[in-house]
Amino acid sequence: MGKKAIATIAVLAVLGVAGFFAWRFYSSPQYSLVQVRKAVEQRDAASFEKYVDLEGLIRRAGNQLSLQWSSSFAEELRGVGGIEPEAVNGMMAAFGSAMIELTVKQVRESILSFIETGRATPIESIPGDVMDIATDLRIDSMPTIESQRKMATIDINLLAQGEPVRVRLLMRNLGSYWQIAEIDEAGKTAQDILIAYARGKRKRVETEGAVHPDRTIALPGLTNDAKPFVLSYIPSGKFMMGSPSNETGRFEEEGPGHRVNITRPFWMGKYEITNAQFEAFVKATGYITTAENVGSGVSWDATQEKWGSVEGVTSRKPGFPWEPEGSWGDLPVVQVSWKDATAFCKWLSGVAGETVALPTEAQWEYACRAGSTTQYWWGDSGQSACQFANVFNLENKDKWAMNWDAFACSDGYVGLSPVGSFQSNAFGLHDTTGNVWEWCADWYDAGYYASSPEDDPVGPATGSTRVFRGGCWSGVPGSCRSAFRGRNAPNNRSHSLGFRLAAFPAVQ
Ligand SMILES: [Ca+2]
Ligand SMILES: [Ca+2]
Repeated sequence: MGKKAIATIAVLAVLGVAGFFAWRFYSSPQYSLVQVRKAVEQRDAASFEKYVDLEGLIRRAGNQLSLQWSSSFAEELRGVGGIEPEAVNGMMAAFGSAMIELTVKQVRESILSFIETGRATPIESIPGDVMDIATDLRIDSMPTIESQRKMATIDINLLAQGEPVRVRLLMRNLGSYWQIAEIDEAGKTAQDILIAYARGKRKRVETEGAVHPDRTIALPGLTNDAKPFVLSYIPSGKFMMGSPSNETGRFEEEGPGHRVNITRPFWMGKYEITNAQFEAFVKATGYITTAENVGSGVSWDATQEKWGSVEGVTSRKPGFPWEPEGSWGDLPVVQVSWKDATAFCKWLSGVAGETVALPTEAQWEYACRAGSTTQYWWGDSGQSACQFANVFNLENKDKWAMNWDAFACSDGYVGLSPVGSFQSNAFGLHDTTGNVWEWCADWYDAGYYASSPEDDPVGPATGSTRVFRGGCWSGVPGSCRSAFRGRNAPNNRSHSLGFRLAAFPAVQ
């Protein structure tokens, strides 16, 4: 058995709580099984909680699991000296309890949701990715233990995704068992591990990106002064897709948060597709867009003073209430339908000799998050948005005098911004959040996450609307979160909707 950290086992204890709960519950004779069963059959979560001390059961189950696992881990620490095996057991139970305290709310909500909907939902809202933490946490050096009669201090140097984190446990001897002196301290320790894990994961992503430098696919007819079509490498990996149930401003369709495995690396457009790039496609093929065919697009209707369908609007004349700043060619293309975007993909696949396509919704969120688990890829701060994205900010509010929520900062653009004007995420992608919404390949289904496969989900087989992602230059804070899902009919086109492409070389 390798040297695993105490916290590894504590994290595993958390993972096992839900499964263990079932056994524990049905073996508890003090509850009226008839009433409980009735509550479950009637999908009545409120009654279920009336008969069952759910939180108490979760905690007891977790404690018992911690004890079971701790006995095997105690073998490892026995040789270290300075502390009795019983003390190790007590310590494990206490630390496991602290971890459970952090997640008991999520476990409870998951069970109640199961009763209400009949569908299993994973435990979410755990910062970081618990399964990976359990797999990747390692002891960096032997723990140092200083034990006195009543108190003990244990320092453990861990590596979470290669990122060092020191865990200090203060133990108190209560006669027959040991307890962590400060339960809050244990909770903080667990958080420290999770933060170190997230930091290490981000570093790993950056390192992998460095050995696969950006590459360019030449577009026929694109002039040298225009932004080239550049692709950044996206390594394979796992992430939690959707938003946790406690995320501010979330929508039900973003849940349940669920684990997704992107099994193959791919390449993602570093920028949104620009006007100049789209024009190269139009010139080469004579393509006529949906907006040109139909003769209108969604934009600002100056006569009605509201957003709506405006005649004569196209990708060349998107129809803003003001002139967008910057060189037109490097602004992201808008007023393009899903059909226009996929026609562009078909042409470019032929040009490039590899599959170029809209990313799936899962690939898009994975690429946007780039290892982050926060509301936005740069963190949870809306006020920081203006360093990283062109959003609906204070300038927009002044300009429009509209009663929308604005990001409380100044990003310098009231309309579109040239692609790449803001900092990139850890994968090297610019403007995933903000500037323009980006079409994805998938059909939209509000309930899809509850049953989507873990490996490379591609969305439902049919639907009436297609997904788009990322918020835009007129995007309020809630719509710019990484988990937010937009959708529109495939022939819809608007002043704020563009796209970004992914590439899938045959051999990687
Ligand atoms: Ca802006
Ligand atoms: Ca965008």
